Amino acid sequence: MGGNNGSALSGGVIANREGISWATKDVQQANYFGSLTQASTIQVGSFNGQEIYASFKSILPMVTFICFEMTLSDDVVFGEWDISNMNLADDMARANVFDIDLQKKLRPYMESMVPFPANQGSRANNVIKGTKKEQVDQIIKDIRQFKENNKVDKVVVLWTANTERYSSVVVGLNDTMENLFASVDRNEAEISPSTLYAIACILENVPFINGSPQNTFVPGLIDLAIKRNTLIGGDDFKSGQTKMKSVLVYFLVGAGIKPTSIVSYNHLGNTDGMNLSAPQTFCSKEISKSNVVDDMVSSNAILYEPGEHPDHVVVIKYVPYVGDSKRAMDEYTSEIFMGGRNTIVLHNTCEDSLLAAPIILDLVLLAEISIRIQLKAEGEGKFHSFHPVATILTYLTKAPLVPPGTPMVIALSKQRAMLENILRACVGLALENNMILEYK
Ligand code: NAI
Ligand code: DG6
Repeated sequence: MGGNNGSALSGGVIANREGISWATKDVQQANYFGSLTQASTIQVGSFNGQEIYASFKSILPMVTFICFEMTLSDDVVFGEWDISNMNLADDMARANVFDIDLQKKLRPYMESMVPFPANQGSRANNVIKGTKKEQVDQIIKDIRQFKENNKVDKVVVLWTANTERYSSVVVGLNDTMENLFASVDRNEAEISPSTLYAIACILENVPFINGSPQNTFVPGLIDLAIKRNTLIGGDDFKSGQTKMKSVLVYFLVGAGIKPTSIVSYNHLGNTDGMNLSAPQTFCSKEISKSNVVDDMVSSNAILYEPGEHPDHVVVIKYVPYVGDSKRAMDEYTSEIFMGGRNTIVLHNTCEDSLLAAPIILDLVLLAEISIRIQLKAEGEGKFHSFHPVATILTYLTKAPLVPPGTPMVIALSKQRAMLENILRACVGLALENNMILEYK
């Protein structure tokens, strides 16, 4: 709940719950814009030539602490681990994402909120002591204590801490559940903090979502999640540039236009930007941002020879002055009819954390609802839950984690259609096929 994303989410939820308004040049009112679950709609039918829409959150009984109607509800309780012991009001001020007047109004709610100690060293002043095994045990204790203190039925954990470097995947180290456990017992340095949180969560049957790009989900961890049937989802929030890319490239390739070069540049000045200026963490982000056009390219064998791929370059620079206001610039060059060249350039300026915070909320709410859904194929005797590797969350993540052998669908409209149709199926609405046969 701390850091830029976390304090933006905490403050945003409180502001919505309390119906807070604040002054800039205009009077602003709290909202949940950018949240799929809270601010989007689904078409549920048509009548007299008009399409009828219902709010996304109304289709299934979803956990609600939704404050559009200014209702107060305690359906969700937030808690956090952080390597910094800063209270959330000071963290919000450090992040400087919200307008000053809003920060002043939120301070009384946030200054008493402090994190549990977390499991990482160096610049930290609030760390869990002990071996990796002891850290896992402490995280389990914290989860149990949190559940007990707050009398909640269920816990969902989401990683929005800093990007870690990629862990090496090595046979005997982290390739199977057994080897991963043995490595934790041996206190192997290569087992990352985020993987330790995930192990603890899976052992407690608590869903774990990774909002950062690193490979928290090493094969041994995926093995563990499958064996314990506990939801894992990731990786890396899909907030801006990548979302646009997965829409635009789908459109271009679908229109028979051939993207040949995609260059994505961005600079930002928050601590995420600083952290990503280290080559090892940049590499994690570069990987998660780079595979996002693969399914679209391989869908069109008329445009692309086998193995052919557009040049795709990702650059990130740290520019402290711009703070959280990220600049993203993209150039898409494509081949069109008869040797023509089409170049599209996008320039987007936006507070990075205000894009990510609603996505965090959606990931948690959708993970919670997805573990309540059961299905069975025709003729199958028993209902079962979804595969623990949660494809239902892929709309919200850049590098979707999918079960072994499952196609990795990245086109945004397909991901949204999947999610929407699952909700529709749950309430017995026909799947949306967009044929509009009733009017033909
Ligand atoms: P931030 O640096 O402002 O906050 C990260 C927080 O995590 C800090 O409070 C830090 O003390 C804490 N932390 C670090 N290691 C920890 C550990 N082992 N255990 C517990 N807490 C720990 O970063 P920000 O901007 O909030 O970003 C968080 C993550 O989200 C980054 O990995 C970023 O790449 C990722 N992300 C952000 C997106 C955005 O649009 N803002 C989109 C996609 C991913
Ligand atoms: C620099 O790119 C910072 C990153 O944390 C991004 O802001 C984040 O990964 C969002 O990326 P995208 O591509 O979804 O806008």
